[in-house]
Amino acid sequence: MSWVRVVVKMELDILRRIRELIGSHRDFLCVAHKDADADSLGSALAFADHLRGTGARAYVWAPDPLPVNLAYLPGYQTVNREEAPADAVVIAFDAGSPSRFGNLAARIERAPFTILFDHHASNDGFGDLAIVDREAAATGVIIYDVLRLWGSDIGADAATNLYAAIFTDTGGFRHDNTSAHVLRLGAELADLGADVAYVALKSYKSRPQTTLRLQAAACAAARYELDGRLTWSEVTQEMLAEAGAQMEETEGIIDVLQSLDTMECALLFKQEGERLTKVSVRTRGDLEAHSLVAEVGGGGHVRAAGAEVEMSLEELERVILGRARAAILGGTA
Ligand SMILES: [Mn+2]
Repeated sequence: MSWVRVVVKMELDILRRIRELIGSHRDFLCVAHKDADADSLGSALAFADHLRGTGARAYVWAPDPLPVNLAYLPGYQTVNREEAPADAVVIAFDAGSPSRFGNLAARIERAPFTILFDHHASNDGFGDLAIVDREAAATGVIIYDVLRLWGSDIGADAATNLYAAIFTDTGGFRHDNTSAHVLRLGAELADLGADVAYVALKSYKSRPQTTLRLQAAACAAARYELDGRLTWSEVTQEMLAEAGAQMEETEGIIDVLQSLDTMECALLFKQEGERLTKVSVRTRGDLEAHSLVAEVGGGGHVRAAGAEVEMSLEELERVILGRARAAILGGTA
């Protein structure tokens, strides 16, 4: 039942044209977004496997620095290794605009043809052929449904990549986007050989001490406003140095902040540089996370969003906290 829903939503005509394009080209460049996550890179790796199975050549690229915490994904060692021919068809995964692909954005813009698979609410609709399902829990869900529709032979490695994509984008099957459909896909991928315990271990139980130290500092610095409806914290360059950690180790802090019982909006500000700050947003209830950051050029989903802005830490905090407080009190975002 849910299977039919997904296929109809994905527009069979576009899928047919994508399949024809794959059949008539030889080289494909699969790209994951900046600060790649398991959904983006896992989807790209699984789709590259499919392409190779059809006799095509597939290259997988992700913007530098490639996150080392994704090294467990099968095929990770092939990422960013081999330059794709200039006329390769670009297939982009899990982001709504070319700018989200960092140093690969230019490559996407000048590609002879671009295909996009995405599930973000804030999608610009780029790509010559795009499959955008905003209700899909993960891009990995879309890729799995497409490969299944095409009768593709999904091996254990591709199954692990797709499982990792779905498992992490649902927060380990805990977020609101966890549905019966998603749980069924998880079971099917396990049947296909996905190593589910290994993915859980590598996703949530493999943190170095520096990460825990940084998380402790960020939690200690957390502020609680409006009776705990708004909670926020920050990671400064000084805090990173103190913990001996890298900025990519901030992953997971927002999950602790959003575990607060009274929380409607959780924010984490990250000082990337003097004039460059990132913010992660999580919401519960009526607040829309992607709407909170739309004004500063960010995007994402209803429950999870983010932005990277050329502002100082203090400036971005002032803008976003102002919006968050108004949205909570006014009931809009
Ligand atoms: Mn995703």
